[in-house]
Amino acid sequence: MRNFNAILCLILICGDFVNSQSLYVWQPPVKSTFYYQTSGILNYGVKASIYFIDFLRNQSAIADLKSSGRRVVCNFSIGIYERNIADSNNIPKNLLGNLVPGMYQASFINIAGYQTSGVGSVMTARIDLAKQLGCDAVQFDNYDYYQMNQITGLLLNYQIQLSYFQYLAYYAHQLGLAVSLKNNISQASDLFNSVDFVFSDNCDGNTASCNYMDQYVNNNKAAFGISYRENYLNYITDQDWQQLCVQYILKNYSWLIRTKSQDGYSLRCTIINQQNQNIISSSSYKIGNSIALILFVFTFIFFV
Ligand SMILES: *[C@@H]1O[C@H](CO)[C@@H](O)[C@H](O)[C@H]1NC(C)=O
Ligand SMILES: *[C@@H]1O[C@H](CO)[C@@H](O)[C@H](O)[C@H]1NC(C)=O
Ligand SMILES: *[C@@H]1O[C@H](CO)[C@@H](O)[C@H](O)[C@H]1NC(C)=O
Ligand SMILES: CC(=O)N[C@H]1CO[C@H](CO)[C@@H](O)[C@@H]1O
Repeated sequence: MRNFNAILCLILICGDFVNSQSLYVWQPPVKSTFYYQTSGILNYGVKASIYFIDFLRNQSAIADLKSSGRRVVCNFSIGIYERNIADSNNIPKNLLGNLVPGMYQASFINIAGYQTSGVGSVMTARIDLAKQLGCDAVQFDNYDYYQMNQITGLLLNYQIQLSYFQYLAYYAHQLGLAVSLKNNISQASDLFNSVDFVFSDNCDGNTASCNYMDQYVNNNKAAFGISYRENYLNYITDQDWQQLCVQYILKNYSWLIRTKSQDGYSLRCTIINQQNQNIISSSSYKIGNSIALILFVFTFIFFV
């Protein structure tokens, strides 16, 4: 009987092992090409292997992007209530803090006690939907407010925010979805094992402020970023922008330069490897055209 129990135990452990090993979570390769658009009419014409989109506001886009062989990262808010999203009413009103400055009719959500208050289940339902619609990864946005209690009107702290993120990341991984860390430099180190890649759109003219991404890239976790043209008022010529691109390319980050409004001029920083040479190419196009309009292709070769 003891032997039988031991065997049964082994089978159970093995079962668990096989179960967790069989879970495939996509991981974007370092230096992947990507495109990021979360408002306006989605431009399907960009030659990029990964699209970051606002999945709650355009659910039909996911299947279209997947059918053209793209991977889709589904970005959505986990820390603010947005009135114009279908499931917003499931967020208990007594958990809302102050209005979010600069956003239309959005409020901060009290995430403390997320496991029992109802917030956690709204967000896990969003992750379920992301899975069902075919997203490859989720990117949690608008939640890094633990140092802003004066503004939010809430009592949050580092540990609450960290635990909330880890809970949702674990949930997503259980469904086989990859998880992106957007910004939140102060927790980037503690969240290293909870995420599969990183994204930043607030290096804000200071390349060094995104150095925390090196830890990720050095461990084969891709780093993506956007520099907004509005933050570089003294950059005028194409060469100026290309120099900015080169800084990120040399760090093996995937980078995009564009306007905040998402409808202006963009510059994509990409690397194409050919034989032993690195060819750096930057193509610009207008967001909003159904076909990417290649205005120019700038290419130069450098020797490592
Ligand atoms: C939403 O997705 C559909 C289907 O892919 C697309 O035709 C449409 O342009 C998108 N709408 C917006 C506002 O991006
Ligand atoms: C991600 O989605 C949220 C919610 O719609 C939006 O507020 C945010 O601006 C998006 N992120 C980016 C970088 O576009
Ligand atoms: C970038 O990647 C290449 C290999 O693809 C590697 O040789 C190089 O050291 C990397 N650069 C940095 C800064 O990590
Ligand atoms: C330090 C840092 O990068 N904080 C950012 C975390 O993400 C929020 C959005 O969710 C940004 O507003 C913060 O600037």
